[in-house]
Amino acid sequence: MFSQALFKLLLLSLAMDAGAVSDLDLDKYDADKQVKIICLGDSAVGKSKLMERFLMDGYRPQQLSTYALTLYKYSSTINGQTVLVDFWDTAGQERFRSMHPSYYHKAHACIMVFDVQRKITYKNLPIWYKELREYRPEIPCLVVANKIDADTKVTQKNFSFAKKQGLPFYFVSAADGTNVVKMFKDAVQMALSYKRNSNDFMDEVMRELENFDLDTKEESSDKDEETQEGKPDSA
Ligand SMILES: Nc1nc2c(ncn2[C@@H]2O[C@H](COP(=O)(O)OP(=O)(O)OP(=O)(O)O)[C@@H](O)[C@H]2O)c(=O)[nH]1
Ligand SMILES: [Mg+2]
Repeated sequence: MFSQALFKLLLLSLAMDAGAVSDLDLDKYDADKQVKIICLGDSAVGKSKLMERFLMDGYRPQQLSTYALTLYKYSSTINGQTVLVDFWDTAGQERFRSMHPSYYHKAHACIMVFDVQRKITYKNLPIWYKELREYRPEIPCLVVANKIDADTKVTQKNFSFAKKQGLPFYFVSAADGTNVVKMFKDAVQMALSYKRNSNDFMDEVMRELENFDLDTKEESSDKDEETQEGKPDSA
């Protein structure tokens, strides 16, 4: 798990990189038209490439893992009003299997990504989902099957995790752009509608829970159950 000190260090490095400490001020997400969308999933599933594809309409196929934490900024005009979105992206998560609570804090939606070419990344979804729900029990969560360009037949397969949890599901490709804009735009809409209807009390409770010692939380027991369900090609 990220230690508190390590996370602070990562935040500091981000602040120095970005040259803007205010980027890390979580209070800004209380403003009406400012939303935070987090990205979860194992390393190399394509989280950063999806952001690149959506925000820059570009894709460079090199193997760079995200350094620490990256905020991608996006603004859009919806019904005549400007909405500011911060997409939070982090890296190499399976090494930690757990994110610091600050990553989840005040998030309004989550994009959970797996790689259709690596079965293990699908099998790990319940672990990510369990942790997400510990911190953000009600935010919208989109399940995203990435890299369908590598084998389009994969879209015939049944990835039942999303259906079972009642979550929206998208087949996408950061490489050729399939469904990427739709998925991100849906995520922004869902984040906004959650924000309009969210219960401040729940946020308050979550804030308090963050002060507890999180090292004692249980390991996921969902893993075996999901093993039978994913039928993507083996890595
Ligand atoms: N074929 C194919 N490859 C992809 C696609 N998206 C990402 N990749 C490749 O997958 C690798 C990992 O992509 P990243 O976006 O860096 O993955 P990530 O989830 O951000 O990884 P971390 O930053 O380590 O957590 C890169 O080599 C990409 O080129 C896709 O849609 N199709
Ligand atoms: Mg990355």
